[in-house]
Amino acid sequence: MCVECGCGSPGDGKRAGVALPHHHHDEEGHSAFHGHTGEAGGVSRRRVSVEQDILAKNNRLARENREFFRAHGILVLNLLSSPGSGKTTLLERTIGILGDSVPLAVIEGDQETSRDADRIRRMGVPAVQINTGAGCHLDAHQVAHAAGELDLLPGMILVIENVGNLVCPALFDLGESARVVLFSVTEGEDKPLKYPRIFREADLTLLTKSDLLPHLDFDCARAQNAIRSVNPRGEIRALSARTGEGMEGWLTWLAARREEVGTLPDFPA
Ligand SMILES: Nc1nc2c(ncn2[C@@H]2O[C@H](COP(=O)(O)OP(=O)(O)O)[C@@H](O)[C@H]2O)c(=O)[nH]1
Ligand SMILES: [Mg+2]
Ligand SMILES: [Zn+2]
Ligand SMILES: [Zn+2]
Repeated sequence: MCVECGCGSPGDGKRAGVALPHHHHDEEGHSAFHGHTGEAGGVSRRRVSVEQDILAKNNRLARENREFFRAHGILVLNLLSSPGSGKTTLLERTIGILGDSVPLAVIEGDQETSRDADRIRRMGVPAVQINTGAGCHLDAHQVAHAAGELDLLPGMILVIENVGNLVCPALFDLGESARVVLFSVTEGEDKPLKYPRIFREADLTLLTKSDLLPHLDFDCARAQNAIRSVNPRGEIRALSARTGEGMEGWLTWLAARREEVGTLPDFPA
């Protein structure tokens, strides 16, 4: 059960889309990414809340993901927003600009369909679609399996487009290097005040669809103040993936995060 909205946990629900292999008994491949030692055992018998159990397990798997990504020099971004704020469009535009200069891979999360993964693959970038079915967010376990399906290389940027939702994805660490929250100018300046959790933990908040500002009464200064009031630390940038305005600011941020990944060890044979 989802801690926030009471929906079915993605791990428990049916997965309608790509069949992520889940071979707990199979040491090859799977265990290279994360182990499952003891996780099915006595936990459910203990009198802990289901919610705490879900989050604790997720945090453990997220730590394993993060260690793996860090050890292999892979920058991992968790893209979060409400549905339709422009996550996939931003990725398409970013891929269009970067071309082959930076190796990218994408994990797409949606309740149903492989439309977003198809959009990314059409741009020539490998993408794995996770369908969460009844679930409303991605979790670290799903990401571990999806990442196992991609040919990840040192120096790569792995972008995880989370399920569109301003509430539940905020609670689930995926093992990402950084969180990017998209906040489109059609959503109203007060969303950071109404959904503080997701904005609080953003390393970068992108005000998207800035090309629409002339048609709206959206006040950028008020929006920025709202973001600042819940998150004094994160960066804020505005852009339009439609016109390309502000894309350089996003790409500069991205390049700086990639630098931070540091020296890249060889992949173990
Ligand atoms: N005007 C405008 N529309 C945009 C922009 N970015 C995305 N859109 C539109 O917003 C809608 C949702 O975009 P999408 O990338 O699918 O959002 P996602 O659900 O967050 O992945 C689509 O109709 C896009 O064409 C933008 O910068 N400007
Ligand atoms: Mg999308
Ligand atoms: Zn939920
Ligand atoms: Zn597993």
